[in-house]
Amino acid sequence: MKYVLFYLSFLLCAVTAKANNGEHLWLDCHWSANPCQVVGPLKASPTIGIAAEELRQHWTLGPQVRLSLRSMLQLGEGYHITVRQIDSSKCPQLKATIVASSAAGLLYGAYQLLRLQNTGGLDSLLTSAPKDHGQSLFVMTEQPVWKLRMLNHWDNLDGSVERGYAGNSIWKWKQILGHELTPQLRRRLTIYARANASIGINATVLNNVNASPLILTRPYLEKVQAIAQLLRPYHIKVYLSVNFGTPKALGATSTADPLCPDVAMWWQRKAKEIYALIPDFGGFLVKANSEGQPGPGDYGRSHADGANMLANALKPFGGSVIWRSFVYGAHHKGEDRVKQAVSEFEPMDGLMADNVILQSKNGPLDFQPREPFAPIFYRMHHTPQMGELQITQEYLGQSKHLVYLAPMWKEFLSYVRPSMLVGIAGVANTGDTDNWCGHPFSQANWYAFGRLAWNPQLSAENIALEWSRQTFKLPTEQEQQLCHVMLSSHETCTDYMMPLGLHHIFRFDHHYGPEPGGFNPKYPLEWCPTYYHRADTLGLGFDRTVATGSGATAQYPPHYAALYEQLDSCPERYLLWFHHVAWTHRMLSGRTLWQELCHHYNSGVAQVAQYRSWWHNDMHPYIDNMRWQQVDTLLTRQLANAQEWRDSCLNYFSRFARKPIIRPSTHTIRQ
Ligand code: GCV
Repeated sequence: MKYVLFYLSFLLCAVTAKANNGEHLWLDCHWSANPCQVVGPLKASPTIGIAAEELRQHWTLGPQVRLSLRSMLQLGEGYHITVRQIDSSKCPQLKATIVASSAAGLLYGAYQLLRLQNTGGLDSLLTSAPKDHGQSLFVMTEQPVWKLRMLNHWDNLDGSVERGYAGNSIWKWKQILGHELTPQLRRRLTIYARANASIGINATVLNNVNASPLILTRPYLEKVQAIAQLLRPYHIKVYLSVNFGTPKALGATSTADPLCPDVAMWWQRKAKEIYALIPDFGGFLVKANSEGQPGPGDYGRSHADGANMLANALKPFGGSVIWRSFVYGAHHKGEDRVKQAVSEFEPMDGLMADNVILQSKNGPLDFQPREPFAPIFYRMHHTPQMGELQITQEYLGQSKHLVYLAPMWKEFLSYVRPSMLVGIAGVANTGDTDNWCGHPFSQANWYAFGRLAWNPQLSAENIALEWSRQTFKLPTEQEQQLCHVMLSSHETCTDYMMPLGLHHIFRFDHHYGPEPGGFNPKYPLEWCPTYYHRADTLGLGFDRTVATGSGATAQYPPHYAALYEQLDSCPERYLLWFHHVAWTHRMLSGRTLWQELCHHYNSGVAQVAQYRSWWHNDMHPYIDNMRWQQVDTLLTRQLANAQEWRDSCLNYFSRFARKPIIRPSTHTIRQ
């Protein structure tokens, strides 16, 4: 009975596979006509039961898979896989063994084995000359690099999703039925859980960091309990974002001052209530004193005071507080926004409780198409840290543009070593739309986030290949073209939106289209595009040097500080981030800055035009009609948007450069 709904979801998957609305993501159904035999401690836990069921239904390369639990091996959440060739006489078959020291390890090992099968990773064993019977042919051992591999959902209790572009909240907050979830919701959330488990995600924050105090009231906590029960067998822990002012907002206390004993007591009682419902609850994610959210600063207290008070409430139950460093405009008004996280938090290094983790966005500003890494990762030596990436493409064309984000994340990970972090969070791009993510290719970003969270050494190329193999199953030539498009798409987007280190020149609020001239005295300066690009008749860009600018370069470790400080050594991709550059400055290409800017914008548009014509003219025979049509329509829109970006930015900047816009030529595609 326990797995009835699980089977039901497989059944539905089988029935709907033909239409392929993308609901089953990269786990599209590979059904085995003869379910294989899975042996091992299958009844030891529901998690192992799921691993076994996945293999039974989807492993097609041999008659048997063995699961083995050996706690002595100390593999944590990892696994050891061995695949042997058997039956060397006729067509070779494979016999696989997965050994782990935890149920989670067996689950992850099962998904890895299926991934190997579905991406052709074991094909050579099936085609190679038969080896001696029983010889071990394929062996791999893996453990995740980070303990915490987490999604952050910015889902509101009214059902909307902040910066969500794929429909409403997947949690259906309005359907509160005590501890029950509707069958339809169970079905959808089972697909969600399965998808996350397949890529190693082991934690999820259910609600927006701009949190409603109501999330901590009983009816919502009971719903959270029901969700946690559904996710638990998939080894996914539930966390909640909390509003720092909750006890006051709910009328339980007259203040939310973290040093007030009544307030601390309220949080301790609340923690006890939560853990009674959800014994493995992960903890709280907190956005405090940021963009209008309440926080300890409202009472003259520090972030450390606030975080420690919450940490103290969670400590007896093993929970953590994840405190965000995304704060600006509160205590350091007037300071360059990109410097404020370090200014605010560095003095608190070492003052936070040991169950507090500081979570920072990859760049020092706000998920721009390209940012240099956030220096805070190098500045906190006594505070555990997590990185925050954004899967939902708030500033990268949302769910309308094909932009594969793994290359951007790899750029960040090339500066911030995995050992500097205890985990990584991704702001989810999921919604209640059929295919979860809106754009069929946006699914690749969810997939890539999970794979990199498991192993940040994986290459963007391999992840793209894995995803496309599991999602589309194309002939080699088309697969290569598709991967090429994915891998070049981030640079392309940067080219047509904000090349050479430009940033935040988006339309106010919705962050979709361009508004380089955006300025409104009613808004904080840090929300206005003109604050960031600083175009004038001399040049373009934000001077962040120590010598003449805001001094943000000094927050970087010496090697990078020196590199970024000098115009000549600053990588061109970050040039206008760190320097105000003369329009006549000679770039590496030999072009002037103005010519180079035109070149990048033209190149970005030309690339999208190529993507669109390739998809439109060549790909129809290889993709099911529904997804082909969807992508075709979206690429047409992306091309129009890219042209709009180019035209509006170049028109605007040409007024300062006082140079004619260089029109596209046939040579503008980036080499
Ligand atoms: C959840 C940016 C976004 C906001 C978001 C904020 C944050 O400012 O535009 O929607 O709020 O980042 O990360 O807290």
